[in-house]
Amino acid sequence: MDKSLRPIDLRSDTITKPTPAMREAMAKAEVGDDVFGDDPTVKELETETATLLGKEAALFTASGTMANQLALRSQTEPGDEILVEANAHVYYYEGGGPAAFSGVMCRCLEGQRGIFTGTDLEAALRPLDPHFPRTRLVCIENTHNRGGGKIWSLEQIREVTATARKHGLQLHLDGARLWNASVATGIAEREYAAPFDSVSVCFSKGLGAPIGSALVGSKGLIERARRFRKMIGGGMRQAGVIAAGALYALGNHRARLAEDHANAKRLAAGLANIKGLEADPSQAETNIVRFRVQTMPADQLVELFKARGVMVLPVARDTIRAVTNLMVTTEDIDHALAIISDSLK
Ligand code: TLP
Repeated sequence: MDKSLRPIDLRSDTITKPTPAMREAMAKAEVGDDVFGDDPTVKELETETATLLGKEAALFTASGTMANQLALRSQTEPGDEILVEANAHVYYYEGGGPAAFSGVMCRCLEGQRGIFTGTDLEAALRPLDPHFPRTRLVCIENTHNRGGGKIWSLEQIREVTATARKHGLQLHLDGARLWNASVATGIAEREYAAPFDSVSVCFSKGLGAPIGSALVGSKGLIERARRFRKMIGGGMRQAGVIAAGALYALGNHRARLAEDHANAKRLAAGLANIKGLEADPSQAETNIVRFRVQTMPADQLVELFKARGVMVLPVARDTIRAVTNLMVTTEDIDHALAIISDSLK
């Protein structure tokens, strides 16, 4: 295909396709029946992921949504309440999973680009009383998707998690893009993960694997999650084929996330110079860029861009999201900026 005709796909970092080397690793994977515990490649991935995150055990899952929902189901009972930020993926984008699968109520905290404080948490807590649902778990998301790839600092995490612990609450981290936070700050994933009982991570976003996420935590928690995974049909058989893609991604694609971050900064800086758009390059901390549209509804502008080969997502009436990823080069970013600028004339 003529390269100039290839769309520049910035809708998400989930759109990546496996590279030839990754496909080769997948083709060569040793496999077995993972429901019987016989798949050596899945086991290797689970061990490596648990070690990286500093937890006892890991469970390979079909998606980040499945990992998050298993985390909730494994640590709550129906009728419990969980505290989440209003724009958190687990609440905003998971099809009502907390209510349907775990039977829990979500109490939303209003954060700043996804970040809330221990004081916000304290304000939402209620005394143990039969009138109230039992508050059980706090969930945070790092990096925060709808916060525009915002990174939680260790200080912010420690403040919120210490408050949660003081009140005996469980803690889950949606770390779908924790790899991005670590590459951007140099802080190891295990350090970010330390205060949490459970952490979900995705191999199929910035890391570029075609399928797969994991949930990590204590042995007991992961055993419970494994049972619930089976219950919803998430026990996969010769899953080593996909686990091999995830292992390849872990070993070869983590450090390169820095390129996506540099491309995001370049994109945000370029967008900030285009009349009719509002972008703040200082907010492009990782691989997500959100920008505002002043002249027409975001979904209409997105269609205009698409017709000219640039794909992005409307995420609010006046806001568009672009996510840099493995399939997008710096040259593509410059090309996309030229198309976007031209479309607005
Ligand atoms: N996010 C997707 C969409 O669902 C919005 C995207 O394109 O960004 N946690 C976070 C923070 C996520 O951003 C996502 C996916 C998930 C969990 C769920 O992962 P999958 O798609 O594997 O279920």
